[in-house]
Amino acid sequence: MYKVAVIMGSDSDLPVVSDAIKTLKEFGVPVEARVISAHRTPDEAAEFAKSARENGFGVIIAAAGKAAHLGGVLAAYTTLPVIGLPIKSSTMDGLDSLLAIVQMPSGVPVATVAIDGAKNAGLLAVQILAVSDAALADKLAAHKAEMRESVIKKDAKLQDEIAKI
Ligand code: RP5
Repeated sequence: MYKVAVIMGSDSDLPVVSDAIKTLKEFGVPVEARVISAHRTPDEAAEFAKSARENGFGVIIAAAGKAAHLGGVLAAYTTLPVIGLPIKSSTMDGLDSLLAIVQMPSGVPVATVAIDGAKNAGLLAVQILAVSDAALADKLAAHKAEMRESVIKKDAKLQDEIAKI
C-alpha cells in the first residue's frame, strides 16, 4: 500500500495534526510524519516533494499556519495529490492559513480541508488511496455505516427528549 506523508510546518502544529495521523492509523494506512517548513527549510521541502513518489508515498498532507505556503511549495515539486490543512495558529483565527492554501494558481492544485480539519485531511487521503484499493474502500464503507448508525441513535434520543418537553 502507498504511504501517506503528513508534513507540518512546525512542531507547534502537532496537537491539531495528530488527528490526521490517528485517522490514517485507524484505517491501517502507513503514515510518515515530518516537520518541514516552506520558509525555514525550503531545500528540504523541495527535496522531500521531488522524491516522494519514488519513496512510496501516494498522498501528501501539508499542515501549516499563518502565511501557509507549505502545501503549495510541495505541490510545485510533485505530481502526487497534496491535501492542505490550514492551522488556526495566528491572530487571524486561521483565515490567513486557509486563504494562503486554497487560493492556488491554476495548474497547481492543493485540495484544502477546513481550518483545523485534520480528521477530514486523513479521511480524504484514505479515500484517494481507496480508489485503487478495494479493502480500504470496504473500511470506508463501514465507517460511513457507523456514522449513519450514530446519527440515527442521536435522532431517536432527540425524539425521546422532545416528547418530555
Ligand atoms: C507555520 O507557522 C507553521 O505551520 C505554524 O503553524 C506557524 C507557527 O510556527 P512556529 O512559530 O510555532 O514554529 O509555518
